[in-house]
Amino acid sequence: MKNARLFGLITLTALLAACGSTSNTPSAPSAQAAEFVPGEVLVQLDSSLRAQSLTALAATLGVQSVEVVAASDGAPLVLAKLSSGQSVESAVASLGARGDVRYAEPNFIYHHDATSTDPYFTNGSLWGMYGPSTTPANQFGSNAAAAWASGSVGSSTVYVGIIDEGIQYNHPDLAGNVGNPNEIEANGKDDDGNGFVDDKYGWDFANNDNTVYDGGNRGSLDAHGTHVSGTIGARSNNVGVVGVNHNVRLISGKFLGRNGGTSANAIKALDYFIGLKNKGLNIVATNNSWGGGSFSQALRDAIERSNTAGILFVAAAGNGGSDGVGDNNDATPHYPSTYDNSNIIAVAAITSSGGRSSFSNYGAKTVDIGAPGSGINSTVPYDKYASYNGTSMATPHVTGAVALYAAAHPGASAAQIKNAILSSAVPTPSLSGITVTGGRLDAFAALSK
Ligand SMILES: [Ca+2]
Ligand SMILES: [Ca+2]
Ligand SMILES: [Ca+2]
Ligand SMILES: [Ca+2]
Repeated sequence: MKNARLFGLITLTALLAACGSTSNTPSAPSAQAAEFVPGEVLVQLDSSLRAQSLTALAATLGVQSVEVVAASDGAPLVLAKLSSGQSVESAVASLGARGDVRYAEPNFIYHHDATSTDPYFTNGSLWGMYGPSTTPANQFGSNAAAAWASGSVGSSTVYVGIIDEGIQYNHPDLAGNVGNPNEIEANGKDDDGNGFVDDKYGWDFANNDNTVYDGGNRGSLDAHGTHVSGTIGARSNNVGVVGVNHNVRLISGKFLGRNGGTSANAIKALDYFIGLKNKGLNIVATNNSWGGGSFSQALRDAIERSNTAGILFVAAAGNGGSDGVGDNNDATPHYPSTYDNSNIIAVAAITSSGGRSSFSNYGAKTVDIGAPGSGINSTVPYDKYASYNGTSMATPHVTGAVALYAAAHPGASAAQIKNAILSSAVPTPSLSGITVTGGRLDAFAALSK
């Protein structure tokens, strides 16, 4: 995407004050560095402006051009490209003060929540899938293997949105578990009528095209998205690893490129999955192993649209910021996991010996549950496997459990699924008092809730 080279690191200080939003969710109180795209501002219009053409709207707002990001909320959310010389800070302040604008905010940049990668480390261990009575056993794993033993292995009628980098959908351990069944590949037609042509495996919002796997000779691109996908749904009884679900359907809402992703593109990805659900696909959750930016009313609004559509938003609690030591999200919000939407499940990471991973954020009020996040083996591009650490890796264990539950309980509501996951958490000393449940994921115990 051409914006990529425009991405710069800009520290938000004065901007936080200017960013006065209409939400009752607290803004970040700290002077954390938040990145945003220079020359762009997200503007939520009032309904009085809805009838204008985009050209007229740009003139009205005094900006170079506007693009509609979301239109489903009564009045459009637009991405305004500023005229040269116009700063994001001044545009947020002046646009936000207009009577015909609900709010204006920076177009924040997000990064995935993995702390490190070790592509040469493949030890064959999948402790995150084990439980106390499985073979092999690890009491701190997700206990997915016990669910499989009871006959729950997921279903091809359950769909999960992967909002991340892209996915190597033809990886031997993922092929068949990734795809939009109502779209025909490469025929130049929008077969399912969702507004996206040939979105067979999803859509690349970072580059606005239908190639969600851009690995090829471009290095590690799409490794993170492929890794979280394998934890949710790598295939069984063939090669490599296995996911929490042996059967599931994953679809890519790619918005992270080499330099991260933006609020505008994350919002487009969220609305894309709502659109697919409205077209009849049983989208039960999105996996969100990423974070950054500062408070975004526009992103919070989009998550709420997902909530209304009955889609859970499973989110990484974050990896401690620049020093890599876990932070308290109650004191220092990590977005998007800290938003107050009721469909969010915020996930901390634990190690194979039950400790909180040193990098994992926590929060008695803002982080719901722990799951395996250290030394997690999964799929990566070029048909390979690698071990990663991060709340990014803990999150798909929970998303996988959500999909497993949905397969076993057709028709369960998002609230019912969330309650089953959280109420079955196993009390865990390292998470006690610093997470909502004080416990870790048990994908098998959740099934009987
Ligand atoms: Ca389509
Ligand atoms: Ca097509
Ligand atoms: Ca692409
Ligand atoms: Ca496999």
